[in-house]
Amino acid sequence: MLRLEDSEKTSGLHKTATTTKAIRYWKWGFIGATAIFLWLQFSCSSYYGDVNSTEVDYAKLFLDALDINLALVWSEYYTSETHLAGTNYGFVEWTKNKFEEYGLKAEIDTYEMLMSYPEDHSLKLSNSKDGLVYEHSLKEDALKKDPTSQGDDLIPTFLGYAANGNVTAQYVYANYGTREDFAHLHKEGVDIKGKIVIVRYGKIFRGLKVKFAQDSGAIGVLIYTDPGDDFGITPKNGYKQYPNGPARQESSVQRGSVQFLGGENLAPGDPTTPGYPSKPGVPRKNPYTSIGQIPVLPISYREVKPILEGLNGHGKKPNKNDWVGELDGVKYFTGPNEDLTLNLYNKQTYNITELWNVYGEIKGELDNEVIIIGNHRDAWIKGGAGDPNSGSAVLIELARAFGQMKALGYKFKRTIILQSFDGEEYGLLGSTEQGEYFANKYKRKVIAYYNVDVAVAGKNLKLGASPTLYKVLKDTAKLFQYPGSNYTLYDHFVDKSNGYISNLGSGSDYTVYLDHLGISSADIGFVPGKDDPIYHYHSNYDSFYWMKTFADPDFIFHNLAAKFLGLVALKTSEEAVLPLTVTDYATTLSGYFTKAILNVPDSWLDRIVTKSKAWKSFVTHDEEDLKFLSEAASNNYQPKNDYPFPELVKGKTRMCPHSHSGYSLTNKDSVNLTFKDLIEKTKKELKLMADRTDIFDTKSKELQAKWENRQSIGWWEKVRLIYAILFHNRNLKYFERSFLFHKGLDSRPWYKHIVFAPGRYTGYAGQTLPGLVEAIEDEDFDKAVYWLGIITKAFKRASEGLDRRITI
Ligand SMILES: *[C@@H]1O[C@H](CO)[C@@H](O)[C@H](O)[C@H]1NC(C)=O
Ligand SMILES: *[C@@H]1O[C@H](CO)[C@@H](O)[C@H](O)[C@H]1NC(C)=O
Ligand SMILES: *[C@@H]1O[C@H](CO)[C@@H](O)[C@H](O)[C@H]1NC(C)=O
Ligand SMILES: CC(=O)N[C@H]1CO[C@H](CO)[C@@H](O)[C@@H]1O
Repeated sequence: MLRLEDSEKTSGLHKTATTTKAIRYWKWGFIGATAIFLWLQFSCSSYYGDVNSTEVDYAKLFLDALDINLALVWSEYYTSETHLAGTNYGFVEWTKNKFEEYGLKAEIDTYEMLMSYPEDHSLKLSNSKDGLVYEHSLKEDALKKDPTSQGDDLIPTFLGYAANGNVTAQYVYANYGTREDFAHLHKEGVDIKGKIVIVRYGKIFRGLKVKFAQDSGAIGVLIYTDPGDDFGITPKNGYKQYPNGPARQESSVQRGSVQFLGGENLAPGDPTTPGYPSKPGVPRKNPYTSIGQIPVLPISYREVKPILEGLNGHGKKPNKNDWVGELDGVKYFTGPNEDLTLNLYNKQTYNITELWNVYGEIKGELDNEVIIIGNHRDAWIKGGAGDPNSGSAVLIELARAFGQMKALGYKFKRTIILQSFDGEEYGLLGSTEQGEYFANKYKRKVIAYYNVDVAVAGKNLKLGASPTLYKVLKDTAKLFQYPGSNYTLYDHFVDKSNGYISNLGSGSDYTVYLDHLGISSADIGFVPGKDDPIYHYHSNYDSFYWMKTFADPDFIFHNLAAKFLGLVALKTSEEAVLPLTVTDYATTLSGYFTKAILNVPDSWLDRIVTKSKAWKSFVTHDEEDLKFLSEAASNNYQPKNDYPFPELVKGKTRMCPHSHSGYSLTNKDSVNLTFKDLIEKTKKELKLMADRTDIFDTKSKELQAKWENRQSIGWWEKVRLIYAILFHNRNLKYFERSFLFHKGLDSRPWYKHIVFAPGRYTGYAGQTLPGLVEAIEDEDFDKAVYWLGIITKAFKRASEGLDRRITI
């Protein structure tokens, strides 16, 4: 337990007290005055409100507000007009007005980013004998039943940041377009150079399919969705197509961004401002390291069929089952067919365009402790009832409920900021740029970031999070009943997902918070299970009609998502002791580490590491790293005063002190240490972390219990308790920050978190302990030694940080 008597000030005082009586009295007087001042300062006003009051039941206030469910109203509003990134300023103002109507302080935060908008496109299949065989419509069917699938204001089928071009060539089928798929084609002697490549959606982020195709010499790409990836919910199995049943509409097309996102060398955000915010007047870089240079179009399975049929019997037979989809009449040969060519034409307008985030803030009594809840607003289509506007409906519901609490006189303990991001779809634009812009303040102030993108597209709860948030997510899920059942949301989660909370890779707006700023983050949503209706992701059929008819007719899951997410956020903002825990982090990290070293080649184990240059990473502490962690990183960018929340941008840069974490080794140690010895050292560090986190979480419980019992303790005890909680929370807040490494990952320096990153060859899926795992994958011994050093120091830093005493 942290006692005030332990602090340097007090022990210094005892020494002084033994010198002269006069000084002693003077000092005591000074200390007394200070204590009274602090007492007034912390216990009566700014810290935790009135310590003598009993706490208002915030959960009840909040849940009462959401007993009225207006999610349908917001959903219908947001899905009634097109709202592609950087368009529909009406929605921006409406969102701001809603925040204000509910009593939040609201701002529109504008950025200028490189955008691409569809202008024209065509696709033609030709035969060398007869000429044109098939001209593709590249359109989704207008369905009578679904109003937003019709009209003159539909957004064409296109892919954001796909290059302009008009190419004619033979074509090749490349399965999912993964690195392995292209390697397979290469091995089989199928030449891709100068060809158009047809790939299906699935397995990896679409932008990386384009990158791998481009790197293999392809000159164009077509991406389609194969019914084979619909888990058997197909017409072949007797399911009717949307809107008459749950199967995929055969004309549906998945739009999306083909930015390279999580690939090597890359960062999310505006491709012309990697690592710094896209505010007016900033210097801009060549975007072509993170966007492609070959034209790409998305296509429906109905329209890709004649193209793929043309490959039957040509090129190589698919020799692996996983190359075969379920398109009738298609045999999934690789091609090419020398008689057939495709002409693919894509034209988009590339512009530096304004994008608008909208923020709403409820100031808490502790405004240096901030909780952020974010959702993006932009969609690829007129609808977007699932992606993202089920989340937007939840965000507005949260504004309404928090606003109602405020109107009833409830005083929030910590500051809550709601964010409606623009441009997530093109590459996490709005969130990334503001994260870079507010980096200093966020690193200093933000306790947790909660993301809701697709809040509802099915009925299965899906959670992804930093381990610090596992417990609060699970505990909160235990408080709700699962709709139409006798069991809890948590029971359902255990039943459907084994209670497994996934790690966060990339693919939504938490990326900048977790991977770049080291802020504990979570992502929540209800997703389709295997028997649920097909979710027409990024298609016109992700519409209000689909939501109302198939996914969530009474908007019960929207309501549950709002209640669940809101309560998690409120627990984080309102509990005296932060509900973050650290034992789960230690356990999870041990698991990641055990898994990572499974693939260490046997031949490495006895290799002497002290001869490796990389050995330095283990034994030295890196001043730069400490500087980076102690001070919020500078962006080389001086914000002006006229931006929203200037108080978030200006101010001290000091974040928190971090201890030096080099290893001092004995001479004996440093002579003949092997790789195996290093692994043991890392394990030892993880064991220490397990012990320390255990003690720390126990301490959290003790402090919370004391706080709840505070009415019965004396005023001096109360002051001590408040300090103890203050220090404890502060250490908890910065725990996740300790996993940042200032140089970032090899060839992806924007990604600073040593535990979580998107997979370099998958984009969406998370890679844990990326530096070490990639070094092992690449069979690079020196790099593995280097990364073992980096992560072991970070582990040490994190667990030592839990004991950190901060002098006032
Ligand atoms: C694209 O190229 C083809 C063949 O070279 C040509 O016939 C066609 O007019 C071009 N289309 C456009 C829109 O430029
Ligand atoms: C819930 O439990 C009660 C009795 O325990 C039972 O009558 C009812 O059918 C159950 N409801 C559901 C949806 O399982
Ligand atoms: C280190 O290894 C060398 C041989 O490579 C050996 O001669 C020496 O005794 C070893 N030193 C220690 C401290 O084990
Ligand atoms: C708003 C804006 O800047 N529009 C420009 C986008 O780029 C085209 C050229 O591709 C210009 O003609 C527009 O003026």
